Amino acid sequence: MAYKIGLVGKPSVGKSTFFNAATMNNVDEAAYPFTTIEPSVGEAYVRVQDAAPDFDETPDPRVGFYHDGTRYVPVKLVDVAGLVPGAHEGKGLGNKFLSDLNEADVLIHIVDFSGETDAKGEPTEGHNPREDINFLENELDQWYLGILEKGIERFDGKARQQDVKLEEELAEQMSAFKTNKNQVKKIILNENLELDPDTWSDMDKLSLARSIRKATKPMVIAANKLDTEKGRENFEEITNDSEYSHLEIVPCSAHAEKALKNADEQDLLNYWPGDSDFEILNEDNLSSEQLEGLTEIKEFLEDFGSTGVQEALEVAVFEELGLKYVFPGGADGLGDEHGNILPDCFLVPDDSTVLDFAFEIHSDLGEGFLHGIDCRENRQVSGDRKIENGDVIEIVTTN
Ligand SMILES: Nc1nc2c(ncn2[C@@H]2O[C@H](COP(=O)(O)OP(=O)(O)O)[C@@H](O)[C@H]2O)c(=O)[nH]1
Ligand SMILES: [Mg+2]
Repeated sequence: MAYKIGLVGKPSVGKSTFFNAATMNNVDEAAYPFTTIEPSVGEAYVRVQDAAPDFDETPDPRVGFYHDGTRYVPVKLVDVAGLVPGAHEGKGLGNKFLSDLNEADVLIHIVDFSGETDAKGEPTEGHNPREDINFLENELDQWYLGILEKGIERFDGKARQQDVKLEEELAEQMSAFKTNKNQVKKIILNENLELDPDTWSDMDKLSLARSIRKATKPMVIAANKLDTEKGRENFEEITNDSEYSHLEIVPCSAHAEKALKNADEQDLLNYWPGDSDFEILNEDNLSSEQLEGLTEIKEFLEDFGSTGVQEALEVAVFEELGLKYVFPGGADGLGDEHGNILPDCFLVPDDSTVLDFAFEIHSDLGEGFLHGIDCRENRQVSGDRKIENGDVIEIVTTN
């Protein structure tokens, strides 16, 4: 299963630029609203440490690619269109927007920290990016609240029947958010609420909706356009404000990433996505304007460690979603039937076991599961052993 990262944000914040940089597809980019009418889906990558070098091998990835010890593992990236005020009420492309959001496992909220776009995505100056952060959170919370309230109605309608459990009714109503009754119950109790919605105030409901949203729709903020002076000022201010400490905020210049990838594609320089540096191949091939631009990008990389595009993807996948990475391997050698070395790398949920991993590869492997072999240790492991990052596991089955 390929994980899906949704890029959200108001118009003109740099979603398409980020999307193009991360996928190197060519989607329209422009500084006017609603360029992206349909969400574009592309392939981006997250970096993991490849296991093959630990076995003195070079891998042959079936998907993604490998460079210098690093495996680039594919994830799906969706440029989600249609964030407008009132989307949760179906305004604008509201319903389409929400169904695209539903399909995303994790969100990257692209925020224009330069303050040069207003709430509608029109050019302005001095717009406070806090408004955009708050706006999206509120929009999502209102959407969740609406569905929570439907769940409460559903419960009230059935409450006189026997054996109707509140958490079951709410989880059923909110099933599109990939939640379940245990999670819903836990969140309700964590909020110090009784399992009786008659005792809940409007504030309680909103707060509950917010908690369910946070638990089921993890989010990273990409603080974009930090190549501007105002962007940096806003970044300093907001990341030092405890009101925003619940958020992961990644400093970002989608522009810089796009420029580096373009230049790399034209063989003007060598750049590997996410790196803290790049190597100019021949200065004579560059105009003075290009050189000046690259000097600025170099300074950006020195200040922030990277352009932030890869970083945002990886924080989303590994910190917010908490995924682990694991390679299917063979105890007698890492090649598949064609001699390809470690062709696959899987991203699996945080608490996955070796048996879960077997099912993830193929249901046949799960159903016929006998035991696993930890190929690093050359040792048999049972189905309930938890997957650790970088594991190389062979699945041994009855057939
Ligand atoms: N300074 C700066 N401008 C950016 C950056 N990313 C995007 N932009 C510009 O912001 C405008 C809107 O970008 P676009 O990707 O079309 O935004 P979208 O409407 O959110 O998809 C364009 O003029 C981009 O060149 C960035 O990192 N820094
Ligand atoms: Mg766009």
